[in-house]
Amino acid sequence: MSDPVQQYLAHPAVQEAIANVNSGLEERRAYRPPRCAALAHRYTRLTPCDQYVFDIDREARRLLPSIIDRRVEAVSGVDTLPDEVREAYERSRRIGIVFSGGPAPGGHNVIAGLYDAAKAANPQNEIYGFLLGPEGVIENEAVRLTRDMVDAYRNIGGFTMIRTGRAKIDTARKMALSRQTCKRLKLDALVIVGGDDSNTNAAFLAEELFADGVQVIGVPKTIDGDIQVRDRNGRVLCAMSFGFHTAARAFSEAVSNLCTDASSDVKYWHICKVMGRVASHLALEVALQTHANITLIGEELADYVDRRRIEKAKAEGTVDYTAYGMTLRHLSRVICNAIVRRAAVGKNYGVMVIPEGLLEFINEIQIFIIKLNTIIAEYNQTHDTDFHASFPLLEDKLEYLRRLARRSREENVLPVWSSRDDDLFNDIPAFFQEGLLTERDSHGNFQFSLVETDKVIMGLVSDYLDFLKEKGLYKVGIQAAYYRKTLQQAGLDPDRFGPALFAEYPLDGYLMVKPAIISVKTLKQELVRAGVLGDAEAVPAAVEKIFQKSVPKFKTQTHFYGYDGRGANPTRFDCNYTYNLGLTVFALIANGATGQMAAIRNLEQEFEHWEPIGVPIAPLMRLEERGGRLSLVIEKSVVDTESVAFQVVKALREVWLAAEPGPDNYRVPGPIRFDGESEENRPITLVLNALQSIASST
Ligand code: FBP
Repeated sequence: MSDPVQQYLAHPAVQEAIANVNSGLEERRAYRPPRCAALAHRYTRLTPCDQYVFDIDREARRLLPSIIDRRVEAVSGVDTLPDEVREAYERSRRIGIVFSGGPAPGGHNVIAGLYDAAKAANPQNEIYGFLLGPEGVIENEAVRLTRDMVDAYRNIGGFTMIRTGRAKIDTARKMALSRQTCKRLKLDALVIVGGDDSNTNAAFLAEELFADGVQVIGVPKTIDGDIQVRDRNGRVLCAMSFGFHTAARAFSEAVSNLCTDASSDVKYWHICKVMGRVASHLALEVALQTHANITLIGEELADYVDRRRIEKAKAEGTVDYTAYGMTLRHLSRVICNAIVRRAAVGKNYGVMVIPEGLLEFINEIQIFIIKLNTIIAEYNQTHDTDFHASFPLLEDKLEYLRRLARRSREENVLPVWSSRDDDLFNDIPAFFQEGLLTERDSHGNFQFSLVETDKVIMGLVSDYLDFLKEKGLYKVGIQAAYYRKTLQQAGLDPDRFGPALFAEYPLDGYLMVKPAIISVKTLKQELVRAGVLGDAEAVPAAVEKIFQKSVPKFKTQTHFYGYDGRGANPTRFDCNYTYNLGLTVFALIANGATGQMAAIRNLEQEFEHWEPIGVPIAPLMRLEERGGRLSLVIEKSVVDTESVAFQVVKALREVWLAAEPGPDNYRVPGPIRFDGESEENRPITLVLNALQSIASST
């Protein structure tokens, strides 16, 4: 081999250094998660827990009669079983498993747990992995999983082993095909690892396959953390879906690194959008993990009530619906206020966290959508022509809206589109106006997912900061000591120029250049007016330098954290959680359950308190408007603004904003540490919210 590159490539040291299988991977694969006490025995039993009660939806009872009366089942471990029961438990089974929706760290361990439990019960048991998500079930694309395959992915992130997809088994045809697949593969059970929609599908499949004797079990997956289950009395059955902890930790590490960078180079505001299409759980956890300077929580904005507007409307004998929920304009003012206050103490930098789904919580946007839908529908009906064809350009559409607002003013009628609507709408960046005015999806819905949330908000923020800058209200504070040193070094008397230059002139802390001084010209005027500079004199260079340092540049860097965290290797918490979920799935199947979701009770507590359970899916279902029609679904769980976790973030908002002299209050969670004692053992949100359940149970 004469080619030196080939020689390097063949060298054992090179091969070892760049091998796909490195020691970190080997360590992960070798890890064996501990088992919950109930799952450490040879067999398991189920015991109904009657203390959990649900409000059952009438439609759920009608559509899911075979599984609606299922109860919460506690899994317990036993070492022996009566012969007949043991035979049923150990009979050979064929079980299919499918991932559905976005990846979530820990999925492979669900498979590993199921595989280990199934093989321990009977080595003849077979597990089939459906490929590429529910499409694999519909099209009967599956592989029989072997121990080697399972071992290769133990404790490893992603859904790489069998992959995933977003298809839904939500029509009679797809149901029939799925049923056919189960028959062809002679499946005894089908396991659906997915979010709220997929677990909803699991319930319908459980009903559909009930007569065939095919059991269907769901597993709560989603990094968004919006599957959390409580019973009617608020008792927690599933505190968090799997994958949330890992994604939140991965995002937090990145955000925390930006906090370090921002406070080192002191010139950027880092705008971090984090995944969470509907709920802000991830943003909340990132706030707790990092203490970023600003974290927006969508659910809080939706709860906001503008009392002043309500009173004003009441006095005028009207109702102001826009007073409920925060407007985009108001939100941008709140953000600007925080930025301006930090700048005043010399911190013209920071880190802000925005949940991906924030806009869905802005009531004003929801109202715009409803109003514009009405306006467009009315126009189409009255003119028997298409609104979008009549007004192809944004400017034409805006002009039409302006006409409506004018008419409502002149004719004094209760308007669909008022001057205030027009005013608020004009605040919105053009690309978002365009988005709100474009054609809807096939269900008539506005597609939030297509909008760049951070761009919409930061567009407003940057416009208003420009306005504040022109008014001289957004300035960088100058450290008093630095000011003195700079002038003294230039042979000038700081006390002579100080009162002319600054709004207040204390001896220490931060000095704010007077609002009237917004350019070198106004600087000179102010110095002349104060009598510290002659008309013909030039502004001393040191004074101008101080002024220039007070002029803020609002420079941002935007980041999106989502896919990266979704693909991270699971934390030890998620490894243990998912492995035990897999074991629980088998316990439910072996004991004849169907229409249940595997869950771990007391997840918010230390591992030794974890208890595997089966949660009946059908009683969790509600009628909700989805895609323009009422559907029976599992309710998504959003951030509870009464929860301890949220209240802590709210209470510490000022501390983390750190708009005062002195260091920032960032927290450094560090990278996900798989081994070692220093890695936290559950999300901070859960630790804090566990205090709530302790408080309410005492
Ligand atoms: P699931 O609910 O399927 O787990 O997916 C959630 C999520 O990770 C969201 O946070 C994100 O908005 C979305 O998936 C992204 O979807 P896509 O993979 O289609 O881009």
